[in-house]
Amino acid sequence: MTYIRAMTDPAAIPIIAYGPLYPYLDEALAWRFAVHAVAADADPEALPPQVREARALVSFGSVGASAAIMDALPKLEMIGLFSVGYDKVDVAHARAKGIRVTNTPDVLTDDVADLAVGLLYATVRHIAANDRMVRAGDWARGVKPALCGRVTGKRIGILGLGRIGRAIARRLEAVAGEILYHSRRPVAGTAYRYVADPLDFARASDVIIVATSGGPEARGLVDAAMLDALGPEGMIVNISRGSVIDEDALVAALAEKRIAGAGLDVFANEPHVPEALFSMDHVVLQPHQGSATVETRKAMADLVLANLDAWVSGRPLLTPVA
Ligand code: 8YV
Repeated sequence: MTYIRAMTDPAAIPIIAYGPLYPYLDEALAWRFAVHAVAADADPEALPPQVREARALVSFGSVGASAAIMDALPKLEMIGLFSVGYDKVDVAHARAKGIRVTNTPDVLTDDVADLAVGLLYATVRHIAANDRMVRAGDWARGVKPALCGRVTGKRIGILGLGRIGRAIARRLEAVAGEILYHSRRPVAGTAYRYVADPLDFARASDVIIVATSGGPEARGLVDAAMLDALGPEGMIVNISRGSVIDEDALVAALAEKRIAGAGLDVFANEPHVPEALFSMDHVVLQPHQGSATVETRKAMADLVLANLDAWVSGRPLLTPVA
């Protein structure tokens, strides 16, 4: 397929891009389509008539696509997500309206799993806090860093053993004392111990790594009871969605040292992070960087584009959600 710059082609298909998304993707979309860049928080009812002619919407994980935006675009046929998570897409509404939805699975699995392992080590070994104390000159002034726990031999509990959860488990097989998991049902073909009850799972884990997909069924899955079951020596890592953990309960448990630490890449109301966490040396914070590598973001962009090209050409979509 050859592309002329869509801006010179009056027949170019109109699309909406919640953006900016990623320079390479933004540029490639502009070559293919008549792109209307729309702010992610734009009121669908206030969109200009020419924008409401859009036949496709390109969005990303933390924004998704609401029923309201779908209803505001009468010609919408396709939603292409620049993310694997589609918990912010009203998929049932899309299906009811015959709107196709695609995401970007697999291409980001390794990077997200890598960050989970990195956050595990950073949290257990106090890497961020020790970096700060060196930079502050404390070590030079004779301050001795507190001893920390060890990762090797820990019982790692993986919440959600999907593609990313399994990739995390594979990475930790060499060091974990045990790998166990909790999900709605056992995963066939895995040797890891399945624990059906969430509180038993938390009690049996030294570190919980939250790897389940987001969405209504997982909202608040890690609550105060689960955090108390994890216990004062337990830690938690979240590379999934902030909504999976009751964030107020997490902040309270960390403040009261009812758990020993947390490594967090995702939050309930991104990019806003509870300020109480900022002063906690036993917490490691990341700005949702799971898939944020050059290689992976390009691979994700290429997958978004391949799905859109398939949609335009009437070929089967590569990674359909709906
Ligand atoms: C997105 C994410 O990839 O893929 C997901 O579901 O959570 C993120 O890593 C990133 O926000 C780009 O949309």
